[in-house]
Amino acid sequence: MNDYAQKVLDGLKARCAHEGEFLQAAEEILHSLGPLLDAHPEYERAGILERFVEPERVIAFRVPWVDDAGQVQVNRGYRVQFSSAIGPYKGGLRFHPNVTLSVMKFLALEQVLKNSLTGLHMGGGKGGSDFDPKGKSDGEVMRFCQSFMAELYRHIGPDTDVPAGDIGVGAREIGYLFGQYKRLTGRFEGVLTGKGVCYGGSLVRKQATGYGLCYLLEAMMQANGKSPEGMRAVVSGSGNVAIYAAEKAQQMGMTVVAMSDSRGYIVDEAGVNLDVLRQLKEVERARISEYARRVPGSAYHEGASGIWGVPCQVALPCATQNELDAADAHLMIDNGLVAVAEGANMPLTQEAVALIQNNGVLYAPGKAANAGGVSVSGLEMSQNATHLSWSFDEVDERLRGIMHRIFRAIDQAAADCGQPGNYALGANVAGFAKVAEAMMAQGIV
Ligand code: NDP
Ligand code: 2IT
Repeated sequence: MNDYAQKVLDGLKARCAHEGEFLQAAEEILHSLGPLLDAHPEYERAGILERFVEPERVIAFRVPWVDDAGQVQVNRGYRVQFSSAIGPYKGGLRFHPNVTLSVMKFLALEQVLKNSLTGLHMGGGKGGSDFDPKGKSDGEVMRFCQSFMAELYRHIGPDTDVPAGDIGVGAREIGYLFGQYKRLTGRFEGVLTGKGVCYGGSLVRKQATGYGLCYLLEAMMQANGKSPEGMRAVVSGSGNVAIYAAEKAQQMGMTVVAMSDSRGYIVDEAGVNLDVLRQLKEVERARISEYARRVPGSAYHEGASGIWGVPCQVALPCATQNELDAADAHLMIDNGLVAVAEGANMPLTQEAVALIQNNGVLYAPGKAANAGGVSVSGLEMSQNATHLSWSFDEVDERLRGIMHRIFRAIDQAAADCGQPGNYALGANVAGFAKVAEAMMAQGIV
């Protein structure tokens, strides 16, 4: 590791010892930057790395709300405004019981580089709460969202910080959050993305992360003389990203044989029936175990991580961080794995990434592979700013173009650093280069 990067990492470990996810993400990035730092000694004099790993602002707040039984509940809310070097803060909101400041900071740091890779002018941020929407009534979710926004609204705006969805935050939650922002400020403006199409959302935003993931996979396989057509794929999760990754994978001629939720996974050798899955997940908010009761020939198994034992050539982890570890990776390599593209943020442990890369498996890191969601968020901001709405095909074409450009950028950066095919390194270097250049131009801020 480069001396300067090592010094900054040591300092971070001393100061953030309890922030495991954040340190994991920061260490992975800092490990990659050696060649770029060697070429730019002025970065150390300007304290670029020390500033790059420290969020510009961390907002933490109380979110009180009243449940259906009349009991007062209190959750913790966050917004980490990590970097505005290349544009207004941009990134999702996550509502999940395992949300901590460490999780928020890792997601926001990844977002800084991801947003840079899109080629659009967006800084990086992330927010959320330890609120669990599972099992809550619509009324409870609405009251929670209104209370969350009662604090958040003063920190966001179309030119300062534009949140969107992530785990546990979909169209329903964005609607409630937008309604409350509008009521508090009196302004109807593009302050959130992922909005309903009838009130300023963009076509393709719902599909964007999953479709974009497959577009990047396609580009990566083509560049390596392979094609996804005819391959067996496993997609973990069954939320927004997973459903539309599976849909595009099937359109590209892959057979998606397994999907999961946090409790277990289903196997359907005929290929997952997405009409049934969408009905269960998007309409009924049911568990994935229900799929096996409705689709003859399919089976449900308890335990989410068992999904990695289902033989496949393409793996698309689309659930959550650290969901695939070294033991899973060993099994998958033995079962003939060809490519992994990350729909989730940091779904592989560092040990799993190393194994995959060292065994000739193509690997596309999340900050490149799942950038389609925030890319179409950026396109939603453009449409809002110009009061226009583009057609489905127009947005989809732009998305495909962005994902192919991201692949070319990370491919080139990896080759320039003397490590062709190391797309994890390429993504870190290509994303960081633009942010560092902007920081140099703007002085010590
Ligand atoms: P959703 O809430 O729509 O779906 C999440 C899925 O992952 C569900 O199937 C959920 O199962 C499963 N899951 C969540 N937490 C865990 C856990 N701790 N263990 C096992 N499974 C879990 O979220 P998204 O699809 O939006 O997000 C999925 C991933 O993609 C996240 O890593 C997110 O950061 C990333 N991402 C999302 C983008 C977006 O635009 N939405 C853009 C880029 C990345 P269950 O229902 O049982 O909880
Ligand atoms: O992780 C991500 O990139 C997202 N959750 C989407 C962020 C966005 O602003 O659309």
